[in-house]
Amino acid sequence: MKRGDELAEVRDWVRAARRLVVFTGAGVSAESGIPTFRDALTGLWARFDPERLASEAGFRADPALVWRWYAERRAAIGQAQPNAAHRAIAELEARGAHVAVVTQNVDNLHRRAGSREVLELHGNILRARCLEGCGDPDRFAPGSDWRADPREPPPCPRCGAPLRPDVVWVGELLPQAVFARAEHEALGCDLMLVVGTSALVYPAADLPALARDAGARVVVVNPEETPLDARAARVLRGKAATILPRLLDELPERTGGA
Ligand code: BV8
Ligand code: ZN
Repeated sequence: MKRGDELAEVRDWVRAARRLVVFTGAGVSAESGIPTFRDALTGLWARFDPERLASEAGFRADPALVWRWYAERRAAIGQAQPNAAHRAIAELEARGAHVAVVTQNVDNLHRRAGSREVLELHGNILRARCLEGCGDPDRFAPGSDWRADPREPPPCPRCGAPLRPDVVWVGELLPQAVFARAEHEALGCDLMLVVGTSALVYPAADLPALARDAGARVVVVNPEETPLDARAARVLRGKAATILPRLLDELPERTGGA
């Protein structure tokens, strides 16, 4: 089927969907200039492995190093804008469709684009929490001065332990209530768009199979191959900021005839 026809077919599926899930990974933010998770480990950080930078053991071993990596990513996110893909996803919800955004991203860009139903499976880099778990993550909402010092983690105002980014590290449990809602949305949707994820990280990567086994159509949007392609109803090979807006826009009115 030609590329244009595939887009038109998926556009029809989007229009007809009663309940939609948009499951996103770092690729949906790539065109906002935010390195994808695996790209974020290039350059200065290339010599570290994710275990070292995105794990509690790594943080406890060298809090300043890990805190600096997150401070740099937070600074990049502060300079970034939601892109056309984030905006198209928010527009879907604004048009009245039942849309749940289930994201592995920690960059807050779906919310900044206007999406309201956003389930953050891996937390949010703009929040911090006490390393020893004495405080409530929302205690350090954006705007607190804890982000003042990018070089090392400030002390928890309650117990003095270092603050840590409020994200889910390797080996850590996902926020159970959020994950349960994501599973509920996956089981209840009739269409899941899987946008910009390498689908390598579990248990998040289980959600597309859960949706498909419950009868939903799964559509992959990615410039590269992913392990989900073989069992997707459709693969739209391309970039999110190009494809997502075209899943929304009206078909050019057919002139004349039927
Ligand atoms: C847990 C937050 C267990 C921090 C991240 C089986 C079952 C259960 C667990 C496991 C399992 N096998 C292995 C595990 C352990 C582990 C895991 O999955 N490891 C992987 C690496 C093999 N999972 C865990 O540890 C999870 N916890 O299982 O706990 C447990 C059980 C009981 C009791 C206690 C514990 C926790 C995982 C969460 C880790 N945290 N992030 C941070 O961000 O700093 S994961 C990290 O990877 C990011 O969240 C990122 O979003 C996520 C997934 O990566 P992607 O988003 O897909 O990004 P990536 O760079 O990989 O790919 C980008 C894609 O975009 C590519 O496909 C590219 O082609 C595409 N792209 C590029 N440009 C564009 C584009 N697409 C569209 N448009 C473009 N322009
Ligand atoms: Zn504390």
